[in-house]
Amino acid sequence: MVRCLWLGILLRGADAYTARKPSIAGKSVYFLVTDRFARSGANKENYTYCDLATSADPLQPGGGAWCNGTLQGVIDQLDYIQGMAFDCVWITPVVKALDYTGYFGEDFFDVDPHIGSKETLKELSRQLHARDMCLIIDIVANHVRQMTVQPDYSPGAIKTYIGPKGINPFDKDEYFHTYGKAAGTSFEAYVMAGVAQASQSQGSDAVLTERVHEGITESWRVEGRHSKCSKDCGPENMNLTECNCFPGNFAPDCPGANEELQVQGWFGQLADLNQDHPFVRQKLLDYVKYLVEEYDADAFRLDTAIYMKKDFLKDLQEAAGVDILGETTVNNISYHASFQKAGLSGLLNFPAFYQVHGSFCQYHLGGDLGNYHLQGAFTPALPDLRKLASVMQFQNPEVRSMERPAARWPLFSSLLERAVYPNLDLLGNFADNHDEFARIGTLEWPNEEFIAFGGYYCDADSYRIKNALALMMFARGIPIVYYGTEQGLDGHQANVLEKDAMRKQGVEDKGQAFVRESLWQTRYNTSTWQYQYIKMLNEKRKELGLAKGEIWVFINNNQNWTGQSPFLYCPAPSEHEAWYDVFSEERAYLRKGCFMADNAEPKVLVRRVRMPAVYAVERISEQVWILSPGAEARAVPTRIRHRTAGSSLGS
Ligand SMILES: *[C@@H]1O[C@H](CO)[C@@H](O)[C@H](O)[C@H]1NC(C)=O
Ligand SMILES: *[C@@H]1O[C@H](CO)[C@@H](O)[C@H](O)[C@H]1NC(C)=O
Ligand SMILES: *[C@@H]1O[C@H](CO)[C@@H](O)[C@H](O)[C@H]1NC(C)=O
Ligand SMILES: *[C@@H]1O[C@H](CO)[C@@H](O)[C@H](O)[C@H]1NC(C)=O
Ligand SMILES: *[C@@H]1O[C@H](CO)[C@@H](O)[C@H](O)[C@H]1NC(C)=O
Ligand SMILES: *[C@@H]1O[C@H](CO)[C@@H](O)[C@H](O)[C@H]1NC(C)=O
Ligand SMILES: [Ca+2]
Repeated sequence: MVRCLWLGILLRGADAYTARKPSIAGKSVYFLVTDRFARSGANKENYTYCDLATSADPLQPGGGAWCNGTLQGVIDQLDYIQGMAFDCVWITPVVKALDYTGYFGEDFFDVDPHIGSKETLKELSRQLHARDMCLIIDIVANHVRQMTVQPDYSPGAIKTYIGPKGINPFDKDEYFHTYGKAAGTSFEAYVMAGVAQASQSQGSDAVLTERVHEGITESWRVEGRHSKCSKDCGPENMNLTECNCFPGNFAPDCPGANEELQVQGWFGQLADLNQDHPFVRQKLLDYVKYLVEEYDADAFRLDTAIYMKKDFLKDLQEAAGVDILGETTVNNISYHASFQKAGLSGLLNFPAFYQVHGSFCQYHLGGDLGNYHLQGAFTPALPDLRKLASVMQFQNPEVRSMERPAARWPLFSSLLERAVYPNLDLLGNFADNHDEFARIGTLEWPNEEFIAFGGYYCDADSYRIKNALALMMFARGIPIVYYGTEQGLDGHQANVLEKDAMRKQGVEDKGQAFVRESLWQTRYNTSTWQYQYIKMLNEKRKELGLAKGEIWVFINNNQNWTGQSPFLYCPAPSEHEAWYDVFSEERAYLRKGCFMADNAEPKVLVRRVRMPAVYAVERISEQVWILSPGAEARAVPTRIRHRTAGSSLGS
């Protein structure tokens, strides 16, 4: 069933973590992959599309998959970014690295020559600050580059050991975790035999799968939603919002979860740093201080944050003295919040993100009740906003939805007890990113075989995309827009069926590189509807400010709605006060506890204290009269259709 969600949000100033710099709480962020965003110098005029994927041996020529985007390219396009009214730019790691992403670090205290020099990075920082914008640098403290290379990704490929030699400053075996290494085995032998994997630390899905098969966990399908078993897993359970085991889900739901392995296991061959080693710990703390002092960084995005111990995260946060947004890829909201409680000032909001695509479109991230490894799974059910609403309500009791006009939490009485997160203004909200399955604008795979999936992706549907973007922008926290959204880039990773077809057709599966496309082929066109819409959202959000009281955001997930019929949302703000549609500047039509919108675009309502003179009366008849401030009342030839709350609204 297609549902609506609306948020009564009180945006307020944050209790920011501010040691050395102003907090980025509530700022809006443009996130880009430096190598893919903009070229400069001799390559500047080369507008040919590029989405190279890193090869198994990045040391081979071309193996690091560099597409030639640079920091100078970012500097050259600051007008383009600022033109959308963003406050901050988040760039991928700048360290000298083995591949274009920067996540395979080799020299922490250098800038990779592919993207520029220390001087260019300083210049980027200076130019951002001159524009009153801020710089967020992506950092990795969990691991360094791989310890082996191999000719390809086939299981039988011969590995060559390269070891830690040459890594600055982590060039010794003793700096790395060696979980499960037998006494007397050398580091090299441990590595070559296949190291313990962080991915194996998750508990088993077997228990949840069994419950799903028995039909007792899918709360949305169970009649009488408060039946005993309906909240075992799924978005109704704040500690297990997916019926899949993620890190942070433990027994009895996810037996076998192993937090020690989570911290000590490696990502493939990326060598996992032991932050309990005094040298490693000190150098990592020095590293964040260095980035703030040397490059005037305003904040950090911390990669793979859940794979490090919390006492280290706390020390890192203190050493940095600027906000850190931790990449916390979990679905358990209590567990998610525990990283902010433990010391990281900010977190990327993964529990909410995992619900975005299933709420606006028809594919699910994180799990399809059984297989996370497919990355994106399609669901035959229509998109359902209740999933996202539920997660957001657990996170922020101020959020209201059609299902629950008032927040839940009957068990708690004081606001303090309800606060799962110490600071909601430092949750980074996003609809897509460089790692996960698909961009929000993803189109159908252009292949006859997949026509059957029509409509599961967001399919460049401007209504669904606008609604998702408006929600990210106006939800409490830091909105983060992934580069390319403004140009309608539509990359997605191949799902399991597509992988099959690609194999048959001999097409290269580029994995995550599919969502890390170059942007230059678009020529940075500022006339696209996406660019203009994001600009408008950022501007309105700024105009409203963070401390101006209640705003109502009305969101729906109707597909490709072009009809002109009005759209009824109940409940709505009080009709005894003057409420305005922020985007149109027109007076909102409120009646009998409902708000009637004139189309399916997202709507944001604010109360105006000083209203323009009321010289027209809203009148219910066959026509609706809407008052524009300072203008003549104008007739909108629409019919009011009274519908009960909770009914299916179209599609
Ligand atoms: C232009 O870019 C394309 C795609 O990245 C690349 O294949 C080509 O080699 C580049 N041309 C030059 C002259 O660098
Ligand atoms: C990157 O730039 C170099 C030097 O201009 C060029 O040889 C190479 O083909 C470019 N690579 C791509 C992928 O465009
Ligand atoms: C979720 O976990 C927290 C922290 O352990 C606990 O206090 C809370 O009761 C749990 N909530 C539910 C619904 O299980
Ligand atoms: C979720 O996290 C909380 C806090 O870490 C923990 O107590 C709880 O057991 C977790 N929930 C599940 C289902 O494992
Ligand atoms: C509706 O969807 C189609 C593709 O499915 C797309 O081409 C079209 O632009 C969409 N229309 C709107 C208004 O978003
Ligand atoms: C820029 O985008 C607009 C709107 O999509 C389009 O009409 C125009 O042709 C584009 N300009 C260029 C140079 O591609
Ligand atoms: Ca680790």
